Amino acid sequence: MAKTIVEQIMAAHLVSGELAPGAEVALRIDHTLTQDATGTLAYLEFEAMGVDRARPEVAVSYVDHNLLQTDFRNADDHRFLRTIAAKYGLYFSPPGNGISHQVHLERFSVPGKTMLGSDSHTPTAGGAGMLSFGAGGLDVALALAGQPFYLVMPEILGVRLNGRFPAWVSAKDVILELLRRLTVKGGRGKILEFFGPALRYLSVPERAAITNMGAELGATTSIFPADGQTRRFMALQGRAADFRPWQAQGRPNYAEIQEIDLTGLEPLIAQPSSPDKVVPVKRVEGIPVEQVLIGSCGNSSFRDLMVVAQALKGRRVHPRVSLEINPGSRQVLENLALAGGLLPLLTAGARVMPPGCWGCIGMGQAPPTQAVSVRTFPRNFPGRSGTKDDQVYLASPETAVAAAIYGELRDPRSLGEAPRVAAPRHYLADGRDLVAPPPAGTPVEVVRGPNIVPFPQLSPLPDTWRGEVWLKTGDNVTTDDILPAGSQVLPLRSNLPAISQFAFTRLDPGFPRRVQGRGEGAIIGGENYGQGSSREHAALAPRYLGVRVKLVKSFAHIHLANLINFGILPLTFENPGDYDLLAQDQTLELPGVGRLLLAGAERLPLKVGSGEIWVRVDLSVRQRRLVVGGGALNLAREG
Ligand code: MIC
Ligand code: SF4
Repeated sequence: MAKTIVEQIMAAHLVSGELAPGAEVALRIDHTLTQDATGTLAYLEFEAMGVDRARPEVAVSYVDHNLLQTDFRNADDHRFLRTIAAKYGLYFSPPGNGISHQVHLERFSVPGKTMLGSDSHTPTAGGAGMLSFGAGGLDVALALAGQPFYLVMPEILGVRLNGRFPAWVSAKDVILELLRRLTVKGGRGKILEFFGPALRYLSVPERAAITNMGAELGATTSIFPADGQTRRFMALQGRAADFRPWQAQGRPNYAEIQEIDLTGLEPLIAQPSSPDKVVPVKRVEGIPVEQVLIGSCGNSSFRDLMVVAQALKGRRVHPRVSLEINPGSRQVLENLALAGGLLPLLTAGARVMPPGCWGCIGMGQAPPTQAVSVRTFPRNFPGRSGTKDDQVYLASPETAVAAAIYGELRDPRSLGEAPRVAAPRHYLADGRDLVAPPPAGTPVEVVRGPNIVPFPQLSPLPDTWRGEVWLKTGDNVTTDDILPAGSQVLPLRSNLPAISQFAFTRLDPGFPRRVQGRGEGAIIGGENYGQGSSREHAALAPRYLGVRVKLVKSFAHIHLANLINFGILPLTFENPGDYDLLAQDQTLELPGVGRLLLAGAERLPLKVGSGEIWVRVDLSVRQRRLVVGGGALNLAREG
């Protein structure tokens, strides 16, 4: 029978449920990944579960986000992560070793395995044929404890790639083309499975640049087959034995097919401030550029940085531009140096950073006021760079380096002959910087600094809930809007009382002060509420302030799962027009909501002031129990 790759991998990992779109399925998880900004909380949650050792085949704790050590706090978190990894049997990837997704691809990826990571770009590993999902830290903590991962079975969208890239066009242009067609909402409830004749020419890092930004489509995940290219990549990593072929069987019946002819693609760019505002670079040529950042989990492979190095050979960065390079991993940086790619970057005037996320999450590298910044990153949500009213464009390394050379947006084809990056003959790949855990039973002391504050107790949902509308938002609100990142806020990721003081401040600077001590409240939102990051702090910090209900037109999937995990009731409008009836400070009441939820009600009456509307609840039996019980941790504690 014809079968997609996704169906085959899921069937091999199915714990419960049926592989029918819309049904809840539970999958066994083989690998877990955390990064420092979500990891500290995830491990505090894991600890609270009282399990003695991590259960997955491979579990890795990466440090890549909070690399600035302006005081003790991030450094304390790193030490906590190192010691807790040793205690529970996880690998530890220290600061400077690289971005989780790049390092995992290089050192741990195994085709056909499943992975859950507390970062929305975990699907990057789909480039090597892994079925990998981004999730909140609590879901990862549960997977570490050996629990399956629950998800609503998505539809499988086939993406057929034909042809071959013309000069100066690369993988980023493929995913930008998909974002142009489908928008940041278009992938919701879907998994993208790639196939077609062009795959012969697409290396694993190029595939990973595509699966990486499937997250920006709102897709559950994205995956490529494991074929000759995958085999070559794994051999280069000295891990040929980890290769397994995975292909679709027969002619699967994809729910929908998108077809892209690579030969006909041209250099594309996403304009400020959404990854789907995509136009051909040609259309925006001439706009002056002051900053170019090349790197991130999407575009910082050896291939990407070599292309940039070759384009810069014998050239200088435009005097107006600060060109900064964030290598994806130490391995990439070492091999760049070995292959002679570092010198052209330095002599051209680039600033080369240690491997890590840096400016992608606002950890430094903020652009000047009103300056245009061109980045090869996955996201350009408003203000994420750290500069208010920022002008961030997203593009391929080719387009980015052209902007650095010309000091303005310019189609990279104007640079003349395209660089050609041959596969390196000598490649350093031994993973020597990854710290393996000591044998089970070795005594390890977990070191906690004063910034690491224990997890709070969350109360169950009362039978009749009463509250007020605390905030009303528009469409496509991101988790960066709900709980910003950046160098000021990120050090507080393991300190909930402190970080909650930043909840919704992007949308309403006075929000935390305005609502604190007012009991419980609701947030009203539009379409695609909570897109972007997997950070569970965006659920937990508002919950800490008293937000118990979110009523929106539609949710982004990771944020929805996080809300449920922390006992926030997610509701949608039965009649979307009712959105207009709601306003800040109105009183709300959900009579008998606790009982109704447990009885399986799919619609609930909501009293708004003296009127009433109907709202929808789309939750499984398991999720209803979580919401009524005040969150997953309460239930995990009860056993
Ligand atoms: C992001 O790109 O937004 C992040 C920072 O990597 C987040 C995780 C976080 O907020 O810690 C993500 O993508 O999940
Ligand atoms: Fe890091 Fe940016 Fe990738 Fe998030 S999107 S993991 S911040 S590089």
